[in-house]
Amino acid sequence: MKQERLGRIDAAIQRALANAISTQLTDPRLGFTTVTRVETAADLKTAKVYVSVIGDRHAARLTLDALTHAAGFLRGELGHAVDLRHTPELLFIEDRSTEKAIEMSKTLAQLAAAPEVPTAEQVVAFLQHWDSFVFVSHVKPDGDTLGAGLALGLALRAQGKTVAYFQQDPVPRNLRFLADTDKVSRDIPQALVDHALWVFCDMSDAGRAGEYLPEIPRERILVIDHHLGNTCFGAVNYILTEECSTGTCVLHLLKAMQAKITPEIATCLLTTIMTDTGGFMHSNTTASVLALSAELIEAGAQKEEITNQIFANKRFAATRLVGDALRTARLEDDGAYCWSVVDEAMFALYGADSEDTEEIIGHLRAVEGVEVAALFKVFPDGVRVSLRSSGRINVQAAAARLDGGGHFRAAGLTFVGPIEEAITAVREALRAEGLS
Ligand SMILES: [Mn+2]
Repeated sequence: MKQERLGRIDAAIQRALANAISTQLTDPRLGFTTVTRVETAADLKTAKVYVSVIGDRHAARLTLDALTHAAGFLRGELGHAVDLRHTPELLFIEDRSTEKAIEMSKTLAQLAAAPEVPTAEQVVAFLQHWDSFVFVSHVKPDGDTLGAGLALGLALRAQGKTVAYFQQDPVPRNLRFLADTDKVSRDIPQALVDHALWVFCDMSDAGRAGEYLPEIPRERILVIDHHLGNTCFGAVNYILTEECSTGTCVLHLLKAMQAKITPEIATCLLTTIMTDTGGFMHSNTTASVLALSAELIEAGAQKEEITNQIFANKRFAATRLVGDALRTARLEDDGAYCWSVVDEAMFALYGADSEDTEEIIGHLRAVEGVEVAALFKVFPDGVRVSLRSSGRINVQAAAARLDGGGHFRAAGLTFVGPIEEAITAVREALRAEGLS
């Protein structure tokens, strides 16, 4: 109640002062002034009056002098205009946030006018308006979503900016060697929730960040991604669909910033590349990806460490689970379709979990003659299905038939129903996309 009443007083004072300043004051030092906000003390003895002034620092100083000089007069005017038992003393303070907002809206207008994707320089100009950043990675984080955010975060921290990392899930065991992963958390200080720029890495839509994500207005969102079909949910969307990883998009920004690529940053970025190219095996491993990787190794990226942590760091439980899934795999459609099933009984038997299933599908896809591989993971709430294609059949289109999504060569869906029905439905969807 009290708070509400003070809010009404603040608004009344703001209106009265805005009116008095524009109509009563004739001081030549006064520039184009806006009263942006008033904060009256609970005892009504003083009120802080925030004003923004168009022009340079000098213009602002002169205006503040003029207002302070006229404070007694303005207080008298206030006494007439606002019915208070005590008219507060006025303290004028320059509000630079409006000036910043104007500069930022100019940058945004330029970006909106730009064709399709903004340039790295434009994104860097936008970044430079902010003092604090929160990097967001998606649920079930991988080396790309996390490595991309960490790399840009490390570079901005080196410039003295405040940086935090939001991630709903814990950092996977095999990514904890990356710098700054001890700062990743689902709890972000309120001041950063209210004021920081939130940078989403490797996400087509904000929902991929999970249900713990605080509500952030679009104006404070930057999206950096390389997925086709990104929903562009940010004020600025740096979406480069030709890039192999979100990390290489970040590398273009770091170059535009002329940031120093430290060994820690280089290791984060090479991790994004090695994760999203399957250790330089996938078809997205172009000449420029290899050239960028060479640059990163020159800069001190620890390639051996990445290889060991990501590709040779399997738990024994995972290896036994993989063995069981491969032993029971089925080959159908004249050897073009290979699939297998894992369930909670198998997880329990080996002490494994869903994280340990990652490599199974790669083995199924690698069988001679296989065009599509599928892994069915049975959970109490439904069957999660991963699909991989060797390049002829569009598994994204097949997944979309069952409300799933993904890429041409890698896609997924969740089927609510018994496993037998899931197997039939997925087979039919794949045949509709050309599996025979
Ligand atoms: Mn990615």
